[in-house]
Amino acid sequence: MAKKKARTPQECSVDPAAVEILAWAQEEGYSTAFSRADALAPCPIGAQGLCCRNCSMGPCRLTKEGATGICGATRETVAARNFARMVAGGAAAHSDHGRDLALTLKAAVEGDAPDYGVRDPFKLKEVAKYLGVPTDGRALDELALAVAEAALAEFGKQEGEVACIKRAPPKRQQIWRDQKVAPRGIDREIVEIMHRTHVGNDQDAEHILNQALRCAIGDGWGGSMLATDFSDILFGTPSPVVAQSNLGVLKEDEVNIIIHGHEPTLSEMIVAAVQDPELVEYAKSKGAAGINLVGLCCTANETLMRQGIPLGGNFLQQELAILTGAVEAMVVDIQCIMQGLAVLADQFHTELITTSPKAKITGATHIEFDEHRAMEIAREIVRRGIDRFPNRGEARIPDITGKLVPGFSHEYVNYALGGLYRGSFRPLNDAIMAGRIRGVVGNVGCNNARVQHDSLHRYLVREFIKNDVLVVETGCAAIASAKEGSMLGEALEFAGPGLREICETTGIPPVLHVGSCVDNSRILTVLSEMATETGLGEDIADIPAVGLAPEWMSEKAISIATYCVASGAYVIMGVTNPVSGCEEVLRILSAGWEEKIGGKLEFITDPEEILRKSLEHIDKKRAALGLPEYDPSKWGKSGDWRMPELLALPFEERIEAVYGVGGK
Ligand code: BF8
Repeated sequence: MAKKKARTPQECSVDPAAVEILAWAQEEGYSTAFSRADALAPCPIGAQGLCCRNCSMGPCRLTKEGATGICGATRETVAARNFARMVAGGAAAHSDHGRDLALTLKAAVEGDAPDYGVRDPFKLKEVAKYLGVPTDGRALDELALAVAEAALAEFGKQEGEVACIKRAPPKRQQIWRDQKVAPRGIDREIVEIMHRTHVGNDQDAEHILNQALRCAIGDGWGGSMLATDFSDILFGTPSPVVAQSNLGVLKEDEVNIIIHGHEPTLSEMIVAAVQDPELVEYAKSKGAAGINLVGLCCTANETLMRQGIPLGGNFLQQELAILTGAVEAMVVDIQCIMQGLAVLADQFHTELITTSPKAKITGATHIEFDEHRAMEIAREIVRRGIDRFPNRGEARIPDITGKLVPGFSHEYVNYALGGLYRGSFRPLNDAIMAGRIRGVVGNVGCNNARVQHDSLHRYLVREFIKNDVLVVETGCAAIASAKEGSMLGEALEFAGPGLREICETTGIPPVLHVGSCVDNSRILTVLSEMATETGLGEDIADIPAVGLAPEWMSEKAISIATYCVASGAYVIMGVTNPVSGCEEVLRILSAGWEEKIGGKLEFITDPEEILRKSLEHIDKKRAALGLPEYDPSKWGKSGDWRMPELLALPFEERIEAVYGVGGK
């Protein structure tokens, strides 16, 4: 096979900061995920979901129609097993993250994690209610302990139902019970996928995929939702802040420390440590002007949403950050951390520090996080970063940043739509019912080195807001929009007239950053509240909404897609189709699941087709609800049009326009 030609930096990314660093890296011959993707073709059999390596008689490569494995497993069974195992991997990652946060709260109130405590008692009470924990007359610590214990019990529950599914609309809960996919315990459903997909066990594609639904619901409405809830309890529920994004947030004259990964537990301590006057003085003693903390990936989203810590970039920018030559320490915990970082860090003055007992990287410094002495460890890590500053060589920080306003927790959206006086989702439902807002798109998920970095996110988000579709985002998708400036009021100039009017009235941007990947649970909560608010049916499946992951790459994204489908949504994933080799499994995931559960999953690579099918689905749902056909010509200029026109006038005319002739 002819070797694939290496892409130019512009073909690799639409982000100018990424392009700038990639151009330099290519010239100097550094290896990145982009160059490795060019050099390494994906395995064509694995890419179609047709390779079975679940026993040692194989791996069996079922390349031909009608082929079976040595045990007789059909292509349908193999593709369904492979898909289900991806769900299990993703659900395990999210849920284990949620468990650790519940353990941190427990340790905090038991006195074993003295640097942590309850920062949002209102959220604690809210979560207590969902978990069935009595609140009356209980001291804060006593309640927090009971809530943490109740949450931990959800993971190991053997029978019954995961408690958080009660947060779904009643109709949706009934569908899950009728279809026997209501999760019994978060861990149990993950284990059961691994059991069912063992050689010689569950060998019916539809039956295997039923378990994928059940496991994914346990992730979205269980493990992920608890991860969000406990992060809010421990570190505060987000509300809007102003922040900066992209590699230009690194500072030439300061010690740059990057926090990367997912859990906010250590990163929140580092946020505090970098403000410690003693450490700032120490940095100055090494010739730096201060300490600059920057986030990457979902750790960035966590600290950005709550503290406004600048975000350096998304998944495909982690290596590029080191290539700037300006990073003294990159501190990582769990998930989406490339092993390639260790090789690059070795070629620069950067110290790569792994911190999780669950994730070591050969060649990195391992400083294991221990919540009993969290601040002490955070300070030690910051000090190590400072010690590297004098070793910095030539730095090449792209002079490119984007401004954004993140922090749209569902609690804040509720508040934004009606204040404390009458906060509710009513105005949003009314706007959709009237047709000012055509529908809602949740654009989430990763970057993937096989497609042009950020290009699909950018194209789709701009097209949706132009078509009066409100966009909510998490994960690396959100970071793509943040860098482009779509999460600001200024982006309303790209929005359709109806969406623009609603955003101006409520003071929200047309693209809402709702958090990290576990915070897709916030999107579930918003959809659930919309469905129960009346006017948009009585189930998530009734709402004119679509879920997208156009640049996905991780197993977590597959789990997210599956729980969104299980919740009634139409979900489209781009880039690649991991079960493309099996028509029957594709049918089950789309038409089969739509009939069974009301949502469907499709894999579409063409961005224009993703857009067209999403809008078609939104319009179909509008019609099913009996809502007026979407017609942007009904809405006039936005109420704010006068101000830019006024500002464009020559000074004299402006004075006259405001004060009348003579300026009086
Ligand atoms: O959990 S979006 S690349 S960073 S998996 Fe990873 Fe994908 Fe980014 Fe956050 Ni989510």
